[in-house]
Amino acid sequence: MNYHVLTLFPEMIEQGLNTSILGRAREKDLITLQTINIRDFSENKHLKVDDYPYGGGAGMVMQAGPVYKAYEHVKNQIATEKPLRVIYLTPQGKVFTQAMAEEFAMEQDLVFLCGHYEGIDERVLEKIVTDNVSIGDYVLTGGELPSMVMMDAISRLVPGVLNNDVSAEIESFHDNLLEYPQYTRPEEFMGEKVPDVLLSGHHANIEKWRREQSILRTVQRRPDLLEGANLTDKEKRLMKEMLSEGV
Ligand code: 6GU
Repeated sequence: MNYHVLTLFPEMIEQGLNTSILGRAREKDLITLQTINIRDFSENKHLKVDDYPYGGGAGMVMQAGPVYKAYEHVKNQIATEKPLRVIYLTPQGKVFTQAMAEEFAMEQDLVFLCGHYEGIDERVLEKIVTDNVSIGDYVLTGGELPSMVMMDAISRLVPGVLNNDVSAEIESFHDNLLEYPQYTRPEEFMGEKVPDVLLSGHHANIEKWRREQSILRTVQRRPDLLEGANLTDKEKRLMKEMLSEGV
């Protein structure tokens, strides 16, 4: 997976993707990161990339020219027949989900366009953006953190990035259910014991307990997810019991 990030703050992206699992994935070239400083494509001797909004109003707007040139610079390096996905990070976009992460993870290259100020001149967005994406219903100062959130979620789906290939599948949101609770040593912590079943060595019972815990958690914490969950008839009855008992 090759990421190309168009931004005014390349160091923020570089720093954010240098550590831990993503840092290791970059060392192994499972993912690559190219940051492009939009300011390098300024058309102005003061390296300005923004200007006042036509029609007036607060704040500044990023100019079309530098953004377009930065995009062309990237586009010219990517040899692909497929149409290139250019993701614009904006609170006006479609809210990012695990399903979208799975779809983006199938691409060879992804371009992220991070805006700042009051946004980017609409005309360049219309020319280059294929996907408008938000990471949730709140307002951030720029697209850098959202792009990093997306790259994190996408990277862990790239084969080899996680050490263990099962864990990307079993956890939260697999099947629209939340993950079951986890325990490790010691067996007792501040008077609280690890559930007996997990010490039993009985794998079928453990699987059954975990599945029930996943359903219980989802009922308690994210009932909105249950509509998309794939439950057996028996599990649906269990879920209804939980809901009627007001768990
Ligand atoms: Cl993608 N950008 C900004 N500026 N704010 C956001 C966002 C994106 N997603 C949620 N809030």
